[in-house]
Amino acid sequence: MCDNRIKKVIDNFKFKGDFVDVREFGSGHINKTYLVTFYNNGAEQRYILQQLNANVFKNIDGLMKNVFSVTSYLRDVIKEYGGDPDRETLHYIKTVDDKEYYRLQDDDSYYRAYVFVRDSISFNTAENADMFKSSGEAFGKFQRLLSGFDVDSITETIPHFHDTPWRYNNEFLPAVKANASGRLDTCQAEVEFVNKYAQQMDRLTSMIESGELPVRVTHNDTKLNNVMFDKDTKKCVCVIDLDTVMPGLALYDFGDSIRFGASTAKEDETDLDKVEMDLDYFKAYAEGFLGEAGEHFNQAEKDNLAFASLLMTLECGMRFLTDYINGDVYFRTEYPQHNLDRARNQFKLVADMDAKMEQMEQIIKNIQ
Ligand code: ADP
Ligand code: GN1
Ligand code: MG
Repeated sequence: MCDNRIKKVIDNFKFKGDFVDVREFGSGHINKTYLVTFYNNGAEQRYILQQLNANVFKNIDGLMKNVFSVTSYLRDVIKEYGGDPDRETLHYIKTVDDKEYYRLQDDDSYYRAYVFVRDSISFNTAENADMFKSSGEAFGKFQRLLSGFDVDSITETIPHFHDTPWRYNNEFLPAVKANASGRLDTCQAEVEFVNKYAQQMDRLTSMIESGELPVRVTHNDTKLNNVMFDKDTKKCVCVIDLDTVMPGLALYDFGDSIRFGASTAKEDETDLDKVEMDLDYFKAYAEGFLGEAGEHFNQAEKDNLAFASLLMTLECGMRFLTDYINGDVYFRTEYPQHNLDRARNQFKLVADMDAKMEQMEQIIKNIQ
């Protein structure tokens, strides 16, 4: 499946050896990912090539500068502690013109490439609590390693990314008002569900304003499939998908991981009886995350870990619902009701987290 267009893109990167194959890969909702295989010095060399979603990322220049500066910082830190920088962080490949990304003029599309993390695999669901704990360690370590990185040197490529009240007031409510897709009558109960939580949405943002919560360099998209596991040991080796590395809260990273990985079902499961918050997974992730980064966090951060899990789930559900009402213009969907199914799924999880909030808070207290 190698059309001329994609071959032209491949020819514009400094890949080593002879081209063998290119195929679509992965299950992200935003970028279009390809696995590219070359043959070099008697061995297969695999790369990831991605077409960036220019509708989502309006500042590709800023984004690519962010990921190059973060990964080069991480390489140095990883070398210092004697780790393997080729496996523990992303290794980007420049274009033949020595640029960070390639623009295909024919259709104004944008591409970047990096080395496929050797002997690694990603998962949409953790096979057991230990695997999920390992992802907590990986994202906690990511925070810890970047704790010395200058927050002000990072461009905020998607402003208000986890600003839940902003998303409610500036995206969700206007979408409901405009009803661009004409689908509003099919999702009234879901709209009411979001409105019911409006008063709780600014809890974290107001604590940033009051100085109680520190802004850090965070990943902001800590889904389980954004970390690569060693294919044999099933331990995490490398955090990937660095497009949203921006100033944020440690709580966003914790909460988003719980949203995706501590659910007993996939993000788009339509049998809502299957969707629950698994407290054993919650505990395992919290142990991993706090074990790596906990000593850097203040008490307000620790006290809000359980609430942040609910808030990130609510925010994500609200974003899926907003996109459904807008007519599916942001997230990649596979069928017309996909975003609504995702939203319903997330709201079921929010309701379950609400019911289990005291237990989640107790779990965090027991770990500290
Ligand atoms: P998206 O922004 O669309 O989610 P990702 O950067 O997460 O894109 O990539 C999609 C998938 O491609 C990942 O879930 C993972 O399976 C695979 N992938 C991405 N980068 C690498 C890499 N460097 N090595 C191995 N697999 C990767
Ligand atoms: C998108 O790119 P991906 O699939 O890792 C989205 C996240 C959402 C997630 C929901 C840039 O993540 O914010 O939480 O889908 N990324 C962007 O699954 O909007
Ligand atoms: Mg991803």
